[in-house]
Amino acid sequence: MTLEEFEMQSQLTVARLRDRLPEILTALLAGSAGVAGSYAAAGFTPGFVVAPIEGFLARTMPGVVVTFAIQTLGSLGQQLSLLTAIALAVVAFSSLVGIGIVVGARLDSPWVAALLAGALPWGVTTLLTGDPVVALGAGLPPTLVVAVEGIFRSVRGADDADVSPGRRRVVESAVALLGIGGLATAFGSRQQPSAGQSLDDPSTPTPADEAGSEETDQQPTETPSERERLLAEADEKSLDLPGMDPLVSEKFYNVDINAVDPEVNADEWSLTVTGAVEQEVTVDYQELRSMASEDRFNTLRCVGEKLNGHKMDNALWTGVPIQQFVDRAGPKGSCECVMFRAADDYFEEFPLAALEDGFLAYGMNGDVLPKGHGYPVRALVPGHWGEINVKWITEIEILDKEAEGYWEKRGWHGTGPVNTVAKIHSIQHLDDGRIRVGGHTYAGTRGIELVEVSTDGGETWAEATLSEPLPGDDVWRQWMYTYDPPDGEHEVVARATDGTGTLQPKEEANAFPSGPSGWVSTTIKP
Ligand SMILES: Nc1nc2c(c(=O)[nH]1)N[C@H]1C(S)=C(S)[C@@H](COP(=O)(O)O)O[C@H]1N2
Ligand SMILES: [Mo]
Repeated sequence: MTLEEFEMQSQLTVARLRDRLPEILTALLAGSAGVAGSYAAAGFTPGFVVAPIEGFLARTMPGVVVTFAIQTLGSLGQQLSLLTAIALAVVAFSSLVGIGIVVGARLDSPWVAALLAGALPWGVTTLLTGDPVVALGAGLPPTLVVAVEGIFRSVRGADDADVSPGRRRVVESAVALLGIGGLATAFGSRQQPSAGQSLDDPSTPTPADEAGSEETDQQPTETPSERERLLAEADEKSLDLPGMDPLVSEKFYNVDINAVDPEVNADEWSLTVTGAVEQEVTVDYQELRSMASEDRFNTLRCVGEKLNGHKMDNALWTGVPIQQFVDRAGPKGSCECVMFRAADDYFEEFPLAALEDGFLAYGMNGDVLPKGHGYPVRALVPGHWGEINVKWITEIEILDKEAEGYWEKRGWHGTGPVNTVAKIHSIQHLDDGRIRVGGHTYAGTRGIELVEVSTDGGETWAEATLSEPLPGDDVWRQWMYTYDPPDGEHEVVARATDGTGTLQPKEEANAFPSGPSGWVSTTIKP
């Protein structure tokens, strides 16, 4: 093709598109209305047509791309994949509506056009989400848009032909889109799950009285006041440092493979020990909640976070030890390893021995476990990176030979014990001219023995003050250090020694693949 031919071709295409502008705008408007309607009907749940698309994107994205996003964009990476999924859904819906419009025009029936414009997105949404009723939210708005558009056209009739379709249509469509978007947002966010109810609230899914069940080790469930006492203890022991969380995090971080949390009904939930076992063992929510419960402080840290990042948090969890279910099943696998599986198709493999102190949590800080943290039940594996603390857990598979987990398939090594870290999150210029620095420090089940601080870039070191330890084997602490600053700019460095007496390694490493390491340092200006 010569350049001239190419130019003519593209001018022709542009002209054709311009002729088709009304239809294209209608299709775009109706397609967007379908996506918006789906959100209005489902909220940010798996019933929203964007959810399975985003899930597919996240799952099929090459490991290097995911790692790049995690390391350079942080949680922004997930927002990007969500936006991409929304855009894909709009394009797909608009194309389906377009098919409806074309077929309708061929048959010279605006009603066929309107019907198909809704039926196709509805069908696709039903296929993707499996819920034909909620999918009506995706089908009705496009039908409405195309029908209304058809009525308008027949009413305006022939004289509409003189009116240039261009600018006015674009403005009309934009206004309509804004209206639809606003309505959908209002409706959809109404569907947002409410924050975790109190564990002691009688209206929460509570354990039925399992009197007469064969389990006899039913001590009375711990009183709410014990939980309150522990939370108060954490409050008291917290160092009051501006700019950072107390010992129980105010906002617990979130890391998920999907932008949309799976929806698991507590009444239908169960956990089964499967694989190389003498017999499968299943426990349901009622049984779990009727067992003697424990309250445990447990800190989580994501292997993918930055060295001085904010994906490390602590909470008081309520639940039951996990090992009893494995014991009941009688594991007989030859690799001494286990795979956790979850309702969002997440899976992680690690050594069976790590389960010994493992925990199944259904409560968090005195509330029912929030949806984003694994409602109804998540696993906690003390001392290990966050990734094997599987949320929405449904299966414990005892393996016969080693296998790779979700993140290990993407090159990470996050199934082992956490690295030791002392972060610097608080820098305070006191009225008396001194400076106070502080942060959290964590070494998993090794515990923290000591935090040292240097205010001269690592030449000399002094011991920091540590917060009083909280009960538990896997709990972070806070440190702080107050000093007379030298003249001018200086470098503050923090380093921890764990409970085995091992100094945190100085050598710096990125999060990928085995978690960040190195000493946190920061430059402080007078
Ligand atoms: N089912 C499931 N469990 C999961 C994840 C997930 O995506 N799906 N993410 C893991 C990762 S990488 C981390 S760091 C922790 C984070 O737990 P949080 O979101 O409660 O902070 O959950 C882990 N458990
Ligand atoms: Mo993680």
